[in-house]
Amino acid sequence: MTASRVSSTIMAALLALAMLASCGGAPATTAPAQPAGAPAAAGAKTYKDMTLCYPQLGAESDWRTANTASIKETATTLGIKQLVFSDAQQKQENQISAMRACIQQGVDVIALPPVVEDGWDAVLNEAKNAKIPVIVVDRSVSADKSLYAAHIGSNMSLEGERAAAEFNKMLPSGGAVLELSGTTGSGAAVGRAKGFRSKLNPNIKILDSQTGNFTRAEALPVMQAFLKKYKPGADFQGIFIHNDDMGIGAIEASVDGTRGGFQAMVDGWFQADVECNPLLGPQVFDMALKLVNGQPVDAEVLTNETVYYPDKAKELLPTRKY
Ligand code: GYE
Repeated sequence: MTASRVSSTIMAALLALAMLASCGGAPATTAPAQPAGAPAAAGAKTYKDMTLCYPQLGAESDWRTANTASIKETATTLGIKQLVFSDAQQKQENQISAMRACIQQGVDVIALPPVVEDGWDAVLNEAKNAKIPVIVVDRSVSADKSLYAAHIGSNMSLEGERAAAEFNKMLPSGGAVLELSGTTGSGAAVGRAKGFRSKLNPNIKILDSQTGNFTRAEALPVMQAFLKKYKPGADFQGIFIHNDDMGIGAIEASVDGTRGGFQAMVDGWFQADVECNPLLGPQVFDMALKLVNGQPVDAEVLTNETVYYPDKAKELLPTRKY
């Protein structure tokens, strides 16, 4: 079955009750601690002295593409000495190898967007022993907080709660929904699933939950299998999809608030999109410079988030940055 066949099947049966959640918020507009070219305090390091390592987890979604662009553009704008960027292709072992290479090189700061939550203790300890501060970016880690300097990212659990609130509104007399979740063991999928379950009305049942690994390609067969097993409308009345890309690959409930997600709302596929902001570059570099200079930073920096609906999608689409 082709993507469009899947889409039209769903469209016909489900559109009225389709539901979507996206993760997001206002753009990360925090001003850099020190603008590029500004005179530094005597002895203090400037952006021009700073080497930052960003072992990106992959290129699985439009969210990730925008996050990579934000990091690269901010590095260029601020004129940092070197950005050591790599793409781990959604494999934790690749991220760990990239971090070890950065430790070996002696970078000033590592900013890590972890693909999954568990399994970071050893390499975080190695960075700590080498006196290289680590900022955990985007998704969270389960490691002890003493092993890293801070976390900058979204409140994934709140995003799941917001998605649940949308379903509660759309299915006031109850019903059944499917869940197409993100990468298994990732902070984004774990948090969204947890928040969703904590706020979904008891009269709405989660009929089934499968992962699509946050990609369009992997979401499609999962959706096809769902449709073989369950009848849209009769067996289920909505789908909570953990990001826009999987939603575009399959259907109407998603997380991110990307341009693709907005277009899907305009076209009538998504009923709501819970935003999740990837433009974290300015906050990451601001914090990195503070750490390099031994200044205090907040241990947890959460991005503002909101929910978007189809009625505003057309108006907002032209100005969407990601
Ligand atoms: O929602 C998804 C991406 O970790 C917030 O990862 C991020 C998620 C985002 O693949 O599109």
